[in-house]
Amino acid sequence: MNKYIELIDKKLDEYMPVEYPESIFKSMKYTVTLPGKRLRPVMCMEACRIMGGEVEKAIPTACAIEMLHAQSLIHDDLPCMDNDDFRRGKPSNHKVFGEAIAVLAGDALLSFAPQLIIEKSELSPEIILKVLKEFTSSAGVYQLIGGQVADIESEEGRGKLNNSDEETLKFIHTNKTAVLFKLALKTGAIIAGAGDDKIKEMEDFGQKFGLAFQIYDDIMDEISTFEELGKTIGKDKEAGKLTYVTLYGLDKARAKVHELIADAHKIIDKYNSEIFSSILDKIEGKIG
Ligand code: GRG
Repeated sequence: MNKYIELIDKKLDEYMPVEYPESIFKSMKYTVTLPGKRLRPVMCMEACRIMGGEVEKAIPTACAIEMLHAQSLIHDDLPCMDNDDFRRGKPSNHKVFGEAIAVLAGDALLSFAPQLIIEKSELSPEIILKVLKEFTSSAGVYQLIGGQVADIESEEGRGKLNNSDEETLKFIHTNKTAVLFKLALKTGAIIAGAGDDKIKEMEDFGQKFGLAFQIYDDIMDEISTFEELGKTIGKDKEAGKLTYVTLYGLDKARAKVHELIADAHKIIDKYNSEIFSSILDKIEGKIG
């Protein structure tokens, strides 16, 4: 896993030179290169490997997905959204570069990332098209943006949604969080040339993992520290946000994560991937 992360970090730095006008390039690069866990690119590369593909071929797509993730973090932290002053242990993008540049950096990453897939991938045009189809639909209104809208509208006093609606919660978690894990896993499989049944298997794994990950993230918001998470904690409760924890409490939330991780194991264990096993173990280990 550390080998993958080193490779991703090296490539992210290489793919993002600072040019004129410097402020926007620096702002884009700032959040992308801060030390995140790199789960999505790692999962893209590992999905490619277990499907019999060449891991190197997945690197531009893996980096593009990390850029899309960083874009969503930059916009999510803005005062008009979750209003977070810290991310990945450092001041949020808009705190360093100002709101206008942070908005534009997010926008720029949104087109920079698919451009990277087109320009840097050594893949057939058919595979690139398939990858781009997944990328653009994941980033769009039917998934990532729609999920974020439902999320902000679930906040007390802000929204139009019924706060006790479990279906709403599943919609939010599927679209704002599971979506990028599914994107990473599916594109890794597509790059390896996997068939539709295997791509669907990766999607199912990403869905189970993504739902577990969002509940884990919400649990950590209650039980962890700023030092560990690198962002302000306790904000969900304060904002009256709809989460599994605010809806059902910590114990049920923990039980749900364990249930989803067990489902994820059932899909992935036959591939004997140490990387996937260690990611699943880490999530369960952190919440107790
Ligand atoms: C304009 C395409 C477009 C999207 C904007 C702002 C937004 C829509 C979506 C926000 C989605 C969001 C922030 C979801 C939270 C997902 C989540 C749990 C993120 C934390 O992921 P980690 O823990 O972060 O993997 P690191 O920093 O480790 O990479």
